[in-house]
Amino acid sequence: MRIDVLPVFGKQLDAQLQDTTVIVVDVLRATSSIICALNGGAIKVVPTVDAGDAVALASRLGARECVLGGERGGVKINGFDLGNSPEDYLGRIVRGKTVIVSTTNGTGALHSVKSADMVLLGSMINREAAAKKAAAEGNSILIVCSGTDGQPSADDLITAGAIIDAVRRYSDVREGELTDMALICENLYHNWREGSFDLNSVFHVKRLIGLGFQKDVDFCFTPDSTDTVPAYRDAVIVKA
Ligand code: 3SL
Ligand code: MG
Repeated sequence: MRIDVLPVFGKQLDAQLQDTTVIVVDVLRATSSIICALNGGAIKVVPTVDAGDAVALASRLGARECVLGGERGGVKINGFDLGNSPEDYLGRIVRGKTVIVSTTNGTGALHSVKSADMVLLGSMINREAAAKKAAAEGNSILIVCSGTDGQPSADDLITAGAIIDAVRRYSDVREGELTDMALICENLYHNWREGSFDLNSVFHVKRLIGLGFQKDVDFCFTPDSTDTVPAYRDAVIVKA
C-alpha cells in the first residue's frame, strides 16, 4: 500500500486524488473540532473557505437549524456562535444541528481535495480509527496536511506520522511503499512519542498557548479518545 503525505495543501494534482483515500489532517484544531461536532450530535458539518459564505448559508438555514463556528488566526470570528475549540462542539449547542465552519487553513484543505474518491478526516484523537478505515479501503493513502498559513506545520506532520504508524497494524506496508515525506512524518511521530521532539517548540502550538488554548493542545494531542472517522463528500461532512 503506497502512502504519501502532502505537508501543506494546495499543490496536489487532481490525478493524485484518483483511486486514493485522502486523509485531511488539521490536528490544531479544525479536524479535531469537526470530529467533536459529530460526537456532540451534529447532523452534519459544512466547511466553507470564506467566512462570508458561512454567514450567508447560516442565514438561509436559520438559527433553529444551524450553528456557525470558526476562527481566523485562532480567534473566534466576530458574530459567530463558536470559535474553534474542540470542547465548544461537544455540548448541547450542536445537537441535531448543521454546523457550518470556516477556519484559516483546515476548511481550505478540505476544499482542495473535494474531487477525491474518498476523503476522511484525521487527527490524533481518532488516528487509530482513521488508519483502520483508510487501510480497509485498500487504495493508496494520501495524507493532506492543512499546515499553518501556507507553511508546513509540525503538529500536522506528527499526526500524519501517527496515522502511518497505525496503518501498519491494519495493512501490509512493504519496503519502498512510503514516500520520503511519509518516512519523515513517521520518524517525527516516533521522536515526539519518545519525548525527543518538543511540541512546545512548534510555531502554531506556541501561538495557541499564547492565546490561552493550552487545554485544546492537550486535548488534541491525546491519541485515540474516539473512534469517530468523518468523511467529506458532496460538500458535507458526516460520520463515515
Ligand atoms: O487553520 C485552521 O483551520 C485552524 O484549525 C487553526 S486554529 O488552531 O483554530 O488556530
Ligand atoms: Mg492547524
